[in-house]
Amino acid sequence: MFKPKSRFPSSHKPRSGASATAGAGNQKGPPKARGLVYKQGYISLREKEEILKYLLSLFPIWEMRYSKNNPPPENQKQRPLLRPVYWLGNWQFACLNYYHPPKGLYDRCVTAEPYPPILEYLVQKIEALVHESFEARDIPRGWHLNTCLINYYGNQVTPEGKELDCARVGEHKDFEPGPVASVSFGERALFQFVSSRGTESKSEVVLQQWLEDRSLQIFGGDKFKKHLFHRVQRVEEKEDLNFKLNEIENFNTRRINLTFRYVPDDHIVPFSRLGAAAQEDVRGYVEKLAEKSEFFKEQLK
Ligand SMILES: O=C(O)CCC(=O)C(=O)O
Repeated sequence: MFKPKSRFPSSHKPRSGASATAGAGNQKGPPKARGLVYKQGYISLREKEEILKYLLSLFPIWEMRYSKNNPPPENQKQRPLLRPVYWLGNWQFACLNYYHPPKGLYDRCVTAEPYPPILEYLVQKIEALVHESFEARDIPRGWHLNTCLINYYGNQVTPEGKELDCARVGEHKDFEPGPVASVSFGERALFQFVSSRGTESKSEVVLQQWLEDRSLQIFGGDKFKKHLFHRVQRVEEKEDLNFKLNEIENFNTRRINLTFRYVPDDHIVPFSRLGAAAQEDVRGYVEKLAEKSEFFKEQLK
């Protein structure tokens, strides 16, 4: 059993003014990462086993990108996401357009289930690593990894039995402030940072990294977080992996990725405090989640 310590070890408490001051030059200790950390085998076999066991208790859902009150723009069509997902801490429903400061702060992040002890433990270790290895100016005041998106990557199986590989993510930025930490399980994924000129075909790969089973990647700072986009170009299919997913049929999952992010607590609200339009758009999802989750059942009361 992995026991998290109290939320902030004293040396890693969010300090007032921490984001504004010291750069690499006036900090003690080893040189700070320039916004990117990759650690192979960061998650132990035992930790992986416990995390996968926990994941088996979840019932991921397959969301649509748009909704009644957030219809597709003219050049887009309603579509399902490429994969099932589950969120912890807060749920950013795709049809509410995700958290997107400075304008998209409200009616985007819905209180979700807390981390289980194994993830709480892991997140504390990762937060400490971020404070050790990133420049203070790249860690916003109050930053802590209170949000986790679990992405399931794999092949859709058509009624005719044909497999369609949809294990990829198009180029985008994660707009939550501060470093984002990503933990991978299963087949290797080709993760690329790209400089975008607006269309995928013209994007230039600036740096790429194969994300391996049990690895940790953390990216932050101006270059990797603010300027460059990132994408998952493909996921290998070398082993005969198929993670079991509750109630998701016709999908073979060969990679699971957890990305941990920070959303300021003021911008996370329970379902009952969402605006009327947002509530209307996501009620169906919350009801579906509530069929299997006591937490979401409570949210509907
Ligand atoms: O699966 C990954 O490695 C990255 C996922 C990602 O880019 C995201 O969730 O924003």
